[in-house]
Amino acid sequence: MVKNDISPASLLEGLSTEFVGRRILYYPAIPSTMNEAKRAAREGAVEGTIVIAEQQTGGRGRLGRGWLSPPGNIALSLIIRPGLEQLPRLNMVASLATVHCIEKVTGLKAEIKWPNDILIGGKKICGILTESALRKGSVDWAIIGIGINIDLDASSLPEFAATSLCYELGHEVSRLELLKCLLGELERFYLAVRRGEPIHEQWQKRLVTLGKTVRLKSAGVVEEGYAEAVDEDGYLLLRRPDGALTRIAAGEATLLP
Ligand code: BT5
Repeated sequence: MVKNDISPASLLEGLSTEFVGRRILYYPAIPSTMNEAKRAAREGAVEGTIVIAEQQTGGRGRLGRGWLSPPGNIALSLIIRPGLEQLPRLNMVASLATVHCIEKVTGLKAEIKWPNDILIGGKKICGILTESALRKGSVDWAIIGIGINIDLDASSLPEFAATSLCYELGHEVSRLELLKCLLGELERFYLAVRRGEPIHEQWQKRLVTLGKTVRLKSAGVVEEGYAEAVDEDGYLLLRRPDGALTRIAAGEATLLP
């Protein structure tokens, strides 16, 4: 087997999932796994189909930002067809699955910065992007995109405060093992959400953002407050200086001293 191989044949060998990752669209290099997944979803791809790429040449972050995704890392998009009420919870599904796998496979402790960054020692190791489309009031498709830095030279990206698993460990990591674990954990948390089981309590235990004063930029509005908790959809409950509690779906959080 090729070192660090994540070909469909290797991924399927011994894969324990029921449907996540059972159908694989694998590309050596594409602009973005999100774009391919979107195309496949529109063409009727079955739930659980994944798109993986060795390299993305136009990886996407939120709000038009980019995601660096050179060869040797993980770039994955998962196509699912959840209910409307499950949509806000997909971000929690993705980040819980990722932190569990990082810990299981490497022993490193990963934390979540609300709403979608995964950090090790305060540096970003993984980014998550979820996209969806509705049709006649229900979800046509949803895509969970996950990028994990396995072997990224973070010193070449001083502007990002990024890190990678190999850098943190000081030795190689099995991308294949991590990816297989991720497919299993994504299925486990997604099925929990589908059954209506709350996962926000587990999620909030991993959030570095809570119990801190934060500056939040959301939909062009900046405000400061105390990050008290999250609700069952993962929305942040922010206590404003005037005592009012506000519920925020997504945004950029900066921890204040
Ligand atoms: C994210 O956006 O963190 C979501 C990234 C999702 C990437 C996955 S990879 C598979 C799938 N296919 C895609 O095209 N996308 C998804 P955001 O919160 O907007 O953060 C983006 C910011 O993170 C950038 O503006 C940089 O500052 C920083 N950044 C870019 N590449 C990075 C990397 N490899 N590691 C750490 N930080 C990075």
